[in-house]
Amino acid sequence: MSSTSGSATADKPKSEDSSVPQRPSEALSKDECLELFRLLYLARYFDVRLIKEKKRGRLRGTLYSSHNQEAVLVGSLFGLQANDWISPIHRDMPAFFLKDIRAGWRNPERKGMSIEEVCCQVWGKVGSPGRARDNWSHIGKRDAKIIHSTSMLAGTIPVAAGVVLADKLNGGNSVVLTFNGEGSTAQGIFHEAINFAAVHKLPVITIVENNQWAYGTPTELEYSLPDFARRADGYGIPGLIADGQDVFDVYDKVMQAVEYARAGNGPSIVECKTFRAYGHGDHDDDRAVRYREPDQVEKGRERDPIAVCRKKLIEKGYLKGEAAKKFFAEGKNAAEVTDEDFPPEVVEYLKEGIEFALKSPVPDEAEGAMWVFKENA
Ligand SMILES: Cc1ncc(C[n+]2csc(CCOP(=O)(O)OP(=O)(O)O)c2C)c(N)n1
Ligand SMILES: [Mg+2]
Repeated sequence: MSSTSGSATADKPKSEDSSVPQRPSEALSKDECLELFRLLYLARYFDVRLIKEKKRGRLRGTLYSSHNQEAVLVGSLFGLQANDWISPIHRDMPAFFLKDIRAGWRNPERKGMSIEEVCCQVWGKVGSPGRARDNWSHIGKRDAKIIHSTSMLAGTIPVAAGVVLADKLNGGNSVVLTFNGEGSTAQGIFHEAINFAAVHKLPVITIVENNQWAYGTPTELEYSLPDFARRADGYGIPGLIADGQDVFDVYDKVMQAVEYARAGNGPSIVECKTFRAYGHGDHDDDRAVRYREPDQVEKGRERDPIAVCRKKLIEKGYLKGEAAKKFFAEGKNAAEVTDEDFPPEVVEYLKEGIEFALKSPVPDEAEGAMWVFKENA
């Protein structure tokens, strides 16, 4: 298990625990590697498609784009077991349908949300697990082991710690991945929760999506050190750094943390270095072009996770000839990209989800007070 103590490098993990494999991605089959690639497209298409829907006036609410950050979500979720928990936040919308997706994209038994459920949430329809009682990412699904998301930055970490403590007391061995922006690491509750998890050796893996911005605040005004993984030093736990543009590196670092936690060693922080492609939300796009220099944005987006994955698959010999030249979604904004830039099954999957949501009813007004007070009290 590598830690930030000493040198905080992503590419030279020092093994303190030889039972934890350092490069679990090397054991992935060709089909699994190609599936990772497809899932990057799926997460990207979800994002660009919703941006297009919003521009067409078919969607309300604020979009918190995960464009350019897909490898963080895909790579961290790919190795989880069905009974593990996740706790996403505002920028992690694809996480809801990516959880346990290896069990089959359309498998009704899988421990994740279907694309129909996620689209119903986005469109405020009755088929959402939360019956559209709140907007956008504010959903959860207990039987799928998805902790309800809230807007309170880092506020889900203590909840996640409690969830896996309960599992542990009940004899389970689930882990939980909590997703957080780097800005949220300055919250008091971030420290309280991770300190608690460290003291009690709870299997809480804190993913820090370091996209270089917290709303309009750049990282140098958020933290005095360059690596947010160093926060781990204060709790005496491992702090790993992943190249957030490389789905294989994210998978490797998160799986190290997962195996370490599952073996009873306790929590870790995994910082994934990435870059926020657009404004904080679509309401901020116009302002973001003023508070961020164009060349900084260009540099931040030059390593598109789809392109990085494509290159690796070509090097591995898994993508060859015409197949390697198909579907160039990388580097394109929502306005530039077309359906032809994506595998047809990805386009079809989203189409089904959106059409289902558009046809679904809004909740009945009689549901208004439901779940506000204890039912049948
Ligand atoms: C406790 C708390 N304080 C402030 C906010 C308002 N807020 C919402 S998102 C955000 C920025 C978050 O930045 P970061 O954690 O880096 O996540 P990112 O949006 O970059 O993914 C802020 C300040 C909030 N939701 N919760
Ligand atoms: Mg951020």
